Amino acid sequence: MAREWTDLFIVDGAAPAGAEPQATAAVAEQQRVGRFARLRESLRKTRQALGAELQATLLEELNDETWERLEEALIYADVGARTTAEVVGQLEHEAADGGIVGGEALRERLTELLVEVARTGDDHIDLRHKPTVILMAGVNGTGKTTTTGKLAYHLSKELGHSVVLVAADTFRAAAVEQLGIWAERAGAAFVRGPDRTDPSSVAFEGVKTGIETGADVVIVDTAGRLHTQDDLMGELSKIRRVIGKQLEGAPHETLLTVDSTTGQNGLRQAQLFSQAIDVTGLVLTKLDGTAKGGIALAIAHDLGIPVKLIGIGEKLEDLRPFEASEFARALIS
Ligand SMILES: Nc1nc2c(ncn2[C@@H]2O[C@H](COP(=O)(O)OP(=O)(O)OP(=O)(O)O)[C@@H](O)[C@H]2O)c(=O)[nH]1
Ligand SMILES: [Mg+2]
Repeated sequence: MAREWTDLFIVDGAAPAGAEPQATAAVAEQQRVGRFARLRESLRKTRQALGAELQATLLEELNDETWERLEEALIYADVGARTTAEVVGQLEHEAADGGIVGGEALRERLTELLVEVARTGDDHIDLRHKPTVILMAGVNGTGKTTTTGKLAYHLSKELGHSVVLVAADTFRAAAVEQLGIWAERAGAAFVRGPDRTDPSSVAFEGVKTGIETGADVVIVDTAGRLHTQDDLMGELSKIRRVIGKQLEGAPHETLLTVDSTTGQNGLRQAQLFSQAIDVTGLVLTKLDGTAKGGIALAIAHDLGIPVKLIGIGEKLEDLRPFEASEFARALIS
């Protein structure tokens, strides 16, 4: 059911010495069930938006009205016009062929198709580089710093990896402090530069520290920027280049945070960011506060970029590896 952190990360050999011991099968199962319940609860707004329509739709016979109402429900949950048309078209086709009979079968098949559309590309994070460098990017306030902190916490406390956090958001002193607090919480090393320094030089130093201290993972937090600000997008490209000069092949992962409450606008942001820099994965944040959670399914499908992480709240445990099947079931069930 629920995807584990250890399924998200690709590592070499055995778990590092600092990692928490493996839970017994029974305890692990209990934890999985608990996590699914938490995910389901955090997606309540989207589920309600979808659910009311689905409930009414799925009880009736499958006719033109069914397909219309289903389309409306999916569009409302921000699954997106293209994805919705594809999914409903497929359902309609299968129902006409006699492959789907009744509401329960329709619900089951709908879930399956949503899972299919959301699965794209390699959704792992490969940690076999030494160190693995992860660059965080995204529009202002979408959750870069929070995600950086939570990710560092899981890497460090649960998996026993040594982590360096790099404050390459040099515009605001408060941003640097915010990341410093997360670093402390996560037990991660922290690299910062003087105020208003060129962010790429801080990134350069951060990766250097990671190499010199033999760290497993370096996460570089950057300032928020709009995909329309050419100068700032250029700066992001420069940060990437400079990191690559320090360590060949780095950054190994460029994660784009998208605030899911912005719905289709988030899709647009992701499109333009991925044109400017090579985005390797998406982090859909704030899924707990929106009825537009369907965006997680649409965005992966439309852009062909895998969603790797989701944010379902402000607490540490509210960052989770994304698993399409678990997510679709939490929405529809
Ligand atoms: N409810 C909820 N809040 C979140 C989530 N992720 C982040 N937030 C909140 O969103 C706000 C902005 O998060 P930040 O991490 O500071 O965002 P940022 O992208 O670093 O912002 P800038 O650096 O200003 O561009 C904070 O109040 C976070 O607590 C989430 O998954 N759920
Ligand atoms: Mg920030």
